Amino acid sequence: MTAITRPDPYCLGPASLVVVAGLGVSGQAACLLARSRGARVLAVDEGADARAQSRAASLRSRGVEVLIGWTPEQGLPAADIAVLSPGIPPQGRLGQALAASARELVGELEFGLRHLPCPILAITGTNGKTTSTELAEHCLKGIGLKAIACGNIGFAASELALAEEPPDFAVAEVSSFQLDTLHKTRFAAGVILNVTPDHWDRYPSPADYSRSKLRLAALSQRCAASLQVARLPEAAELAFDLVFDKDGEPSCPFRRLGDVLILDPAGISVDLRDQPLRGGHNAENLLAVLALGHMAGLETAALFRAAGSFKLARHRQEEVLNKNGIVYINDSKSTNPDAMAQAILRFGREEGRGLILIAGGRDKMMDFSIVSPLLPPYVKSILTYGESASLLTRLWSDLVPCMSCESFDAAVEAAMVAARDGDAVLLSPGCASLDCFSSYAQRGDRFTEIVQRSQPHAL
Ligand code: UMA
Repeated sequence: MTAITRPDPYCLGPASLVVVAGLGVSGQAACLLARSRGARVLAVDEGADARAQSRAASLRSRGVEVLIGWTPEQGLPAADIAVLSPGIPPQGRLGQALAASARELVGELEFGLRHLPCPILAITGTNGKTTSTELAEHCLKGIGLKAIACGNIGFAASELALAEEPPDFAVAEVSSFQLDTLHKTRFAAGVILNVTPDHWDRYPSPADYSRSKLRLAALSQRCAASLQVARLPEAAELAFDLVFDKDGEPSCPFRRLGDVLILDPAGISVDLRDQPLRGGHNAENLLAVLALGHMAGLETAALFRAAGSFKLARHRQEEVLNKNGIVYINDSKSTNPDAMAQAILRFGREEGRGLILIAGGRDKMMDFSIVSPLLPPYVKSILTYGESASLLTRLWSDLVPCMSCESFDAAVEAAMVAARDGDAVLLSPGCASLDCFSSYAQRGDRFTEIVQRSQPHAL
């Protein structure tokens, strides 16, 4: 058996001190990776709740020193490397303290990826990046390669770096938070799906958010982007290796024309009716994955065939009930205006249903004006809930009947009462879930439970 040569990018050993900020999925994995390289590790977290305490206990049992409930007065020891979890803003007090005390500050994604001995493909974008990452992993596996998805998808790169057998390819889903702390990582190929307003609570302006996403081009040996991205003013100086378009722009080498995908550089066209992904945004995800594979030197037609057995993950335009001519759609993963607009277009324009929309949740200070022109004709009424309920109701009540509800459950129940044969009850909240739920998955599960419970003969 050939021994695997593991990269040792940070030359860690018993004399090194690594400080890891954050005790979440990323931070815990980074601690264990640094320990596996023999380093002394201190994990620091500003939280001190029961979850932080139980994570601290688990890390301590594995030889990691832990400081929870950190405040700036406590300072930080001088470290060789500080590893930052993506949810911790580099400009915040912990991020700044780390930058001042460590010789090198690195994001967890970079820390993990640089330990991988395989080529890495990267996917970013505002919407569709998790689906595209899962699809890329699925297609690569389908053509016989060992591929593993990591990053923002929920499986930390540092954990993948700890695996005994590395894959042939890693497929990294990269968020803008993670992009902001990537410097030395080089991707074999990268793709930028779309860039639309999101995370206005973390970036000074929409242009700063776009620039963060566009950094993927500089970090990738070859990079593809959608036409929407290539046309952004912030992308004016960038030359992409491939531009794709789900709306059929003839100058784009990869494009969708009705039911067909034209893949010019690969010299083929493929029929979308041969695979189960529906909706224009999923055509974009598919084009992105094929572009990525093409740039990585893989056979595009074989990747497309492999996509035929792909199944979308839950909470993404998921049909959870179809009864009395009404479909109930759980799109809880929709946490920004563009995702909401995509769902309205798919079920309203493409499938011709009248929509009863449930919207709301945590307000990320986003601009919902792109949704307003879609309300009439596609949306019949809107039920809002959560922190952004009154804001959305004020914005839309002149366009369609719109009612603020006192709770999420009340909004779902009112939507069910309003729906008629031919309609869709669409949970596509357009906002984060964290005001009322611990995650978008918990919100989607609650929706599913309410609609299925109210219809005992549903399935
Ligand atoms: N913390 C602080 N100070 C802060 C903020 C957080 O000490 O200012 C601590 C918290 O107390 C907590 C820890 O940091 O203990 C959490 O760190 P984290 O927020 O980075 O969470 P992780 O569990 O490590 O998850 C992160 C990503 N989270 C974020 O980017 C917010 C996960 O993406 C990712 O799956 C995971 O790493 C594995 O790589 C989630 C996400 O919401 C799904 N991403 C955003 C999105 O998709 O829109 C960007």
